[in-house]
Amino acid sequence: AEDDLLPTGKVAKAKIEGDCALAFPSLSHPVSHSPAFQRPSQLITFSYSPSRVLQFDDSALRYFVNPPHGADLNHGYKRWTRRPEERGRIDGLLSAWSRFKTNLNGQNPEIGVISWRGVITKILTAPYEERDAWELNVMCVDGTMYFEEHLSDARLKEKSDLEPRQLLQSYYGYSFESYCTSSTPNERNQHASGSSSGTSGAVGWGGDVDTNVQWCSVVKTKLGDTRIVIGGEVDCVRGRYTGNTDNFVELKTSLSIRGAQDEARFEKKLLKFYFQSFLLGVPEIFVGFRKPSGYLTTTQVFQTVQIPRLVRGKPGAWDPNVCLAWGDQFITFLTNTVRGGSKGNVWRIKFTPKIGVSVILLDDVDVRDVEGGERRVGFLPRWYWEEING
Ligand code: 0WD
Ligand code: CA
Repeated sequence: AEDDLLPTGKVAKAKIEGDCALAFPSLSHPVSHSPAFQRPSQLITFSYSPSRVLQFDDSALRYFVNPPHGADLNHGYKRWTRRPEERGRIDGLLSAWSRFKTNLNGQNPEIGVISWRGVITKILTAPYEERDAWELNVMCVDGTMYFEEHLSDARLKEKSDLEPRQLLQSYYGYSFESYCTSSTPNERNQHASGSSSGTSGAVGWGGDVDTNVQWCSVVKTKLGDTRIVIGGEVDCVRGRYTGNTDNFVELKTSLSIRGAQDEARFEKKLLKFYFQSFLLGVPEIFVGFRKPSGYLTTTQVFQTVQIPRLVRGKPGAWDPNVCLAWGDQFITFLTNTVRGGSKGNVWRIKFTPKIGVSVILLDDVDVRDVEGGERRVGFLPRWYWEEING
């Protein structure tokens, strides 16, 4: 019945297409005012088991340990249990948010946005993105916007069928995580003793890689006037888990830096590292530098909050305030755009590097592609839809 009150998808799409676009600010001027970003506070955590079952426990939590010198990141490649590429559905995050809300005793804070952290990272770093386009699906229900990344069938296939070389490189990241973590606190904090873990034969190996297994944290924060709930994967904690984000560690690998060009390239990458960690309140990024062959050379600790200062004035310089100001503008623009729609509407945001974003309202045919049949309303799982509309 509600849908009858509003224009059909096609009409609204035609009406909106021409004028609903947001262009980038100039990057050559410093921003005079950037919106405040509230320190993220953790609401709840959860784990995905090896069989990809979501559990409200910390069974997938890992503890940081120093990796051995010269570790071979190729180790265990043949035994990698690789999670199949899938569309970045928001279901797990909504389960956690729903569970957290049951403890609120009816008070319902006004949340402007609910999203996986990876999506917000893409939005905030967009002003400096020169290569990769992306698309989002957006729904707005009772003043809360839900974001999910939209992958075309072609893009999804591309991600599942990586070239062997790319697949190995992505494994290096997971392999590094294995060397840098343990399932128990303080089990082994260094590898100088030469002790080897398990039966696998590599010194300091923390166990074979299974990308189904993840530990996730859900936090609440605020950008400008918008309250945001963000969920994301956390690699490990330093020391013991204290129930907050204060000792979270993000693990990264990168090619060793051998010259000015490598350095500039790395500093560009730091923009993504920075916002990814900043958004969840992760204070430390531990980077393993490696040879092209996958052998670890050096490691370096970066304090997340200090990263912007490291790149200031350098060739690949970026300004986090440009990103925050852009992110605030982006959310305000979307809020104003989707306000005219109805609950079940699905909007498609398209980002084009160096240009900006555009928004269209999907028509019924396009929405059917986004939905998973009767189990969803738009892209939201039906159980969640019924819960918030009940
Ligand atoms: O749009 C997204 N961010 C997507 C999220 C797309 C597809 C799936 N997901 C899932 C994630 O698998 C996870 O369950 O959402 C949850 C949290 O995602 P996030 O923290 O928002 O993801 P992001 O910040 O993009 O990546 C964090 C880590 C990656 O670490 P690195 O250091 O490489 O940035 O999550 C892992 C990866 O370790 N990861 C994946 N692992 C396997 N397959 C994938 C994937 N498609 N995406 C992220
Ligand atoms: Ca990582």
